[in-house]
Amino acid sequence: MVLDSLKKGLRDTLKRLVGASTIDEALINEIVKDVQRSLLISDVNARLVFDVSKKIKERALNEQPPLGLSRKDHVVKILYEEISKLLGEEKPLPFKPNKVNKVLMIGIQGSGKTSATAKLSRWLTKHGYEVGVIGADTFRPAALEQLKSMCSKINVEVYGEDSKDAVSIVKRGLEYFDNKIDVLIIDTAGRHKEESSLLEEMKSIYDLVNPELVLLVIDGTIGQQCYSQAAAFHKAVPVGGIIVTKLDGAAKGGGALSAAAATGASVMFISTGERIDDLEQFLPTRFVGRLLGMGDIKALLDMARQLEIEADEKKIKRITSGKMTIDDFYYQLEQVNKMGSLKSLFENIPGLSTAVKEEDVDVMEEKVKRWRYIIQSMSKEERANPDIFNASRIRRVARGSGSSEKDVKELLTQYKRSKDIMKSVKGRAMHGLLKRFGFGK
Ligand SMILES: Nc1nc2c(ncn2[C@@H]2O[C@H](COP(=O)(O)OP(=O)(O)OP(=O)(O)O)[C@@H](O)[C@H]2O)c(=O)[nH]1
Ligand SMILES: [Mg+2]
Repeated sequence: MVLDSLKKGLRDTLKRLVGASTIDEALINEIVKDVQRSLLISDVNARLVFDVSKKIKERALNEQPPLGLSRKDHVVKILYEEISKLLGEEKPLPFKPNKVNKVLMIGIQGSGKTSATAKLSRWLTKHGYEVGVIGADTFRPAALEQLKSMCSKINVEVYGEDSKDAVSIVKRGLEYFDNKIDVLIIDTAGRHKEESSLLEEMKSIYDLVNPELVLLVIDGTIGQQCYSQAAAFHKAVPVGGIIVTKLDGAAKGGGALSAAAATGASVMFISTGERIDDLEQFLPTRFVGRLLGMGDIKALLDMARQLEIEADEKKIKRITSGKMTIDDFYYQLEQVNKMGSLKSLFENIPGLSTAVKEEDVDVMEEKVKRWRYIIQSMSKEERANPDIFNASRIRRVARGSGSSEKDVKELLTQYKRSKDIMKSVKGRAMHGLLKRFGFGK
């Protein structure tokens, strides 16, 4: 498959992870180094490698796995998520029903536009679309024959003319297919990104067609240079998606895919061979799932999701029954944070908007921010059992979080108050409120 070396590297990393007896910082460091090496070998840009490995490390060291998910599985999940992100966001095809959706294929000479046009026609036909093609390459000798011969094998009609005026060909092609099909793909002439007359032609075609999707075709064997190529084209016309070709046996595939993704335009398809069926839709999460060995990963992710939901439920129950820990208190702060600012929260609760002064809310937001640092400086034991706090612990936490002892004491008081409130009738009303906001369903 594509990116065999990356696959092998990542699977070795997984094996090492699964085989380890404990997950500690030393192991995480080794794992991160392994991943770095694998990514660099497949030509991923050093800067991107640095960023992604930093992220993996931070999350692996700091994130608490949901209750019931092992630390190990949690690290696997982090690897999966971060490497998927490195390869870009998933973007659906922008096609709408009951109209001719136009796709403009662009790219430099020999990148694989014409083959990709035929392959994409095939892919779309298989997915239920009625497809037509316009051959607008008036530069390459026999370009039209090449296109027609590929498309005739898959019963896709090609409109073309034996003329030199690409813009007029496209104009008549649009009229020809008017209302007859779902997707119209326009193959254009290959060009060097510097050739201004050809860039002009591309722009004229773009203005005439006003396409739903501009697909940039890039030869994947150039690796991370994909970035500057994509950026150059994007300056001329807005690139909506990228097709990376020639990934069969391209050792630099990782570089090509991550560089293309780094431009912000999603890699929508990859081409992995010369046959008409060698085009696949590119979905980063599924792709990485396959690299890592999908079956196991999917089961693991499902489990993680389920455990997260259960953990939330348990937390809410603990909070409302008055057995709240500082972790739970922190969780509440985080939930409030997720809902947006405290201000908007108060504005949304009837009666509160007039009862709470705006300055007070600002002060409160500041306080909550500080509390986060304070809680992060507490030990696990202190968070679970805050009764053990004494003067020296308070001093340590204050110093560790860069706040005053008074702040720490205030937080502890607030925590106790919150715990008491939750125990009372009001707490039960709060439970209802949390539910209304979608928590602890
Ligand atoms: N191995 C491999 N070869 C490919 C792939 N895609 C395209 N090719 C080959 O690359 C060459 C160029 O492909 P074309 O589709 O003609 O490229 P183009 O961008 O239309 O070229 P111009 O029209 O001259 O700009 C052909 O020999 C294709 O068979 C691929 O995914 N894998
Ligand atoms: Mg061509």
